[in-house]
Amino acid sequence: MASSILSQGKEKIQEAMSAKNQKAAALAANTKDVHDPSWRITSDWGVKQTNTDDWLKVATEDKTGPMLLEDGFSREKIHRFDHERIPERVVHARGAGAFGKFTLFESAADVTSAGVLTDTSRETPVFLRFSTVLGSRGSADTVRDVRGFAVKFYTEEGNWDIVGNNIPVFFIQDALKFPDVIHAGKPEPHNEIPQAQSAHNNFWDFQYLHPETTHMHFWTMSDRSIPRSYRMMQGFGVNTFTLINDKGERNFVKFHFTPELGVHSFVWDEALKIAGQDPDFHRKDLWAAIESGAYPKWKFGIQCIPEGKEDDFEFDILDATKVWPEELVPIRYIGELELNRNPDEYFTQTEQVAFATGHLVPGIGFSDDPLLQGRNFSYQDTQLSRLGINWEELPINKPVCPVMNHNRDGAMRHTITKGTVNYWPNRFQSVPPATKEEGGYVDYPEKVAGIKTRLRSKKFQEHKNQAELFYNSLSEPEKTHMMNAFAFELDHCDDPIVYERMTQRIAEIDLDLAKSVAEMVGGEPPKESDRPKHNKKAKGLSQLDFAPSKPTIATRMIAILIADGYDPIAYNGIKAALTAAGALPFTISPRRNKIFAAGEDKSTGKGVVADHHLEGMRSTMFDSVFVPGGADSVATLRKNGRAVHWVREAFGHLKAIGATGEAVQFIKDACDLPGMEFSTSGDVVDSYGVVTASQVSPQSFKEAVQMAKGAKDFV
Ligand code: HDE
Repeated sequence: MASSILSQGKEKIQEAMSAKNQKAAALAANTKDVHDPSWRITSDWGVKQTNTDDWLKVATEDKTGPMLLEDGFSREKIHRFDHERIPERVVHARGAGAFGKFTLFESAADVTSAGVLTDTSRETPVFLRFSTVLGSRGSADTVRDVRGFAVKFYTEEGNWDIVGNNIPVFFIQDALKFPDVIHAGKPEPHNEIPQAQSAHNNFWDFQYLHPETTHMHFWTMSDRSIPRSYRMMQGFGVNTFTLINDKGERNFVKFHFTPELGVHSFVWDEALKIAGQDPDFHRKDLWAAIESGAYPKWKFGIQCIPEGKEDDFEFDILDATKVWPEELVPIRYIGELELNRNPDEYFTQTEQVAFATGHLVPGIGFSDDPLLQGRNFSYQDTQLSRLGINWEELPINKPVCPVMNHNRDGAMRHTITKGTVNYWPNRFQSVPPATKEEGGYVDYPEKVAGIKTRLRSKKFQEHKNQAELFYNSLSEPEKTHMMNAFAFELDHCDDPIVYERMTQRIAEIDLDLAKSVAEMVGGEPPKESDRPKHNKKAKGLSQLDFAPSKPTIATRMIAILIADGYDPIAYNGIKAALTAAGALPFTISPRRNKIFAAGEDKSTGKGVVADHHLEGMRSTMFDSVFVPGGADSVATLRKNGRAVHWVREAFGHLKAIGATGEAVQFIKDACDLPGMEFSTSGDVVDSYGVVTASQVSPQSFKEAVQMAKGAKDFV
């Protein structure tokens, strides 16, 4: 990315670190800049070192002898290195994070007393970590998986964590099943295969044996589990929480984050290829967008059900395998979350950040959602093995408000607490609990009476209706993608009992889908489904429902393919037009070296240095491809198999393609599509998402800019 864009990003960072951002200020106290020229290497005990490259040894210029154990600096360096790794997260190990802010445009004081959701003058600092679930820390970004969407709000009243996902429901209803669902999805125990994939026997065996997973695996087989970017996916709190207002009234609540850029996905073939071509694709995409000042934004919404109305629904509102359809419970958008600063260091920030569903602030509470109740135990517990007992003292996890209590000691304690007592009550009345008026957390006085039992209530037993609701609500291309996803996954299962039973399960939701899957993967095709269909649809389930109000190509990566002899008017024009529209144009050519325009003298001309060559970056890395005319350039591209493949592959991935002049015929030949219309004049023709103009005109640039909004948005 151009350095001017990078420096523009740095200015924005300064802004983000303004006095209002308390978390940035607090972190600054713990931050050292490696580029400060006054630094000299010291040992960890602070002594400046004169030689940090040679272990102290018995040696002359002619002969090397034994190394000495007394060299404490060298031993310390190796010792520190040996212990650099900490256990990776047992799930969600692979992730990327960023800092930002949360602002409120409408107070929710009618339903909650939480300052973060009522005070519209506040700017609450946040850290958001995105992740995949199944893969190890070094696995690829673009695998088919749920994405984590974990937000830490550093509020004035303490930390509030929404540890959410990009899919609104979950596989299981009771936390006790979590180790099973994760064991079944992770690599199989005998050979640790496959990595970061749900396409294997154990995963699908578990899915069949647990009908409660049906709704969720319909979501994971949809395009939602192969997002184009972290910036283009929704976030959901998933579990049911509660909001309590000043009058002590309680609402059940679900949290939503809806991306400004709309919800977009890869096609599966793209995702598969990128996993090999650029395993860091999502991480880089997030980093680059923030560095360039294109800050990702999400609208924050709440769905509320007042206490007393919780039994008004066919489903149990505490069941995390169910959505609350928007037709029944509208979403009220009240705030905005923006990411505007990349971490300074991955390990101490993105890796050491630790979330816990139990982190709530006054005005927000739990519900009896049995998945949430279990999570409240698990997150606290897992941080202990990952980071140690004093994990909340780490700079990234520390609240911006004061922390004081009688907890003490433990490995790596940082806080030094003065005074003679460490218990409550004490004879000095030192550090008493707070009153409600002082901002203390008051538990909601929920009435609970019942029989102790290991039972799931009746409404928790229905598992198919919302899976059908989701499937019915998808567009035809989304349904086709889902069929292909099931077919891919079950093709990777070699135990017939696994794939045959699964197609029977799919038939309970949609018989035609099940028949198509069975035809692809084998086994007895289902003949009938004994479950009566409701045929209902709901809004907000298809990702097409989230198209941005104004179509935009901002931050989209657009490849411009050229070789020597390209048409400079078309090339410069499209580049300027794309940049003006906020897109990111990249020049791709057969070599990463100077490329000369038609008529440019190679010995005196400046040329254009390509950003990448055709072998280094493939069409999969870009949202759209543009090929300017120029007889020699196009002739060279025609003879280059990789260039022809580039264009064909981009077309196959349903990307918008643009061409002018001689390149129009090149695209026509490369894509080889009968019936496709092409421009033979200055007029712009858009056929099958290929935008062409054989003569360059201002109009063709305008259309070309439009093109990148792309056919993909509609498939
Ligand atoms: Fe998690 N989950 N989870 N989970 N989860 C963890 O906590 C767990 C669930 C989610 O970026 C772990 O710090 C249980 C639902 C995210 O650091 C662990 C259950 C949702 C992240 C854990 C669930 C999530 C985690 C592992 C079933 C969506 C990454 C490391 C009751 C709402 C957070 C860690 C990050 C991480 C337990 C189910 C989201 C072991 C027991 C549902 C985004 O504590």
